Amino acid sequence: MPTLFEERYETINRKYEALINRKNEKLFSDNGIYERYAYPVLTGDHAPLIWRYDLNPETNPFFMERLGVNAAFNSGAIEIDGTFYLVARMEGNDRKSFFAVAESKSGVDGFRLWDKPVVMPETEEPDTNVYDMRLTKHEDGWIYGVFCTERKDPNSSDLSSAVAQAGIARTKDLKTWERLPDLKSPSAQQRNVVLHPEFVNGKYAFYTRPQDSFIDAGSGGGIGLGLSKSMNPAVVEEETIVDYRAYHTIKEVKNGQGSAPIKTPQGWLHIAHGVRNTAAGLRYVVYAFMTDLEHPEKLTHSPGGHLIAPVGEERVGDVSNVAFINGVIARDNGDVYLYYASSDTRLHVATTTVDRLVDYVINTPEDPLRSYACVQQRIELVEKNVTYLNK
Ligand code: M1P
Repeated sequence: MPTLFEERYETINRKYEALINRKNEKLFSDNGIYERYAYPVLTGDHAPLIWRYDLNPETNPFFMERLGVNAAFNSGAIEIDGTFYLVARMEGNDRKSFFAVAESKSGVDGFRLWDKPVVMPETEEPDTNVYDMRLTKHEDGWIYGVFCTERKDPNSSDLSSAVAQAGIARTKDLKTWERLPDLKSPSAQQRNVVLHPEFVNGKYAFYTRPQDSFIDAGSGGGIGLGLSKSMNPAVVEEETIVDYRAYHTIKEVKNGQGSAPIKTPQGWLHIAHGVRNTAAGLRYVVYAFMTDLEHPEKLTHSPGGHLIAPVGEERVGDVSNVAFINGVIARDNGDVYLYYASSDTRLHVATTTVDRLVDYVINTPEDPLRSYACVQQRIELVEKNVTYLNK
């Protein structure tokens, strides 16, 4: 007769393999801009059993979980030699986030985490928490990971008061990481910093998100762009705002660059997140914009409203009403994989193409910023349709 340990091990292992091997289903899209999928691509339950259980029946007779994994969400993404890799934000039950690599051949299912999480070296000032890595294949030959490093605010006795800065590391294989000094910028704090894939005027270019304090963007005007002569150390002396926050929009409270922009013949295509306030708390959505190829600080197209908002079960989680993105893969064949997370709990994928996103960004009208003007915009569409239908 099998022991309790054996029974539990067999059941949990079977459930785990069923989860990893589950085929995803592409869903019909009413908006026509991208397709969602039936199942998340990564969750806390995707954490391998060897990360969570002591597999020795002598030291774990009840087959209990020893180190639980609470969530898997905001993930950097990259394609290397035809394989899809995620550098996921994994969060232990102890609330600390860490990075782990998951890989898949299809990009929409079958993501399996590597046997060990990423060992991210520390700087002289140890990180309390690291999260939200953005991966950039830079023209200098390195793959850079820029992420948020969070440490307790030394000037406050409030135990929830923290300082956020941009940590930087580089790798060639996602296995071995060389940690570089944190980004220095004129802003008190930084989060959602992303490295541009090409040199700009011979310098490294960072999308920044200047903020006054840990949560509040405050006087930080939006998504900035700053240049640095080197990566070791990376120092940005000036931040030029590329995409401003604006009153009564999806990005009135804050916004942040999602991943390295996609180069298209029409311009740099950016996927970002915007935050607004509601009576139920902050609402995070994903949006898009385009900048000039020669001058990436110059905004050229800014479709109004969100690209992805949380729907259904996506709306609920540890931090509800959040759609957040920091991983996008654009393949050579024009296919695009948007890895968006919902409510700081799980990771999803939506698929589209560069052509569809460019059409969306160029042909979706801007937010006219006032209800009256929005009605005019909609009437214009109605009248155009009536004229067309009566032809
Ligand atoms: O909890 C929602 C998100 O909050 C932060 O984003 P931002 O800096 O724009 O407020 C990040 O901590 C992000 O990880 C998180 O998903």
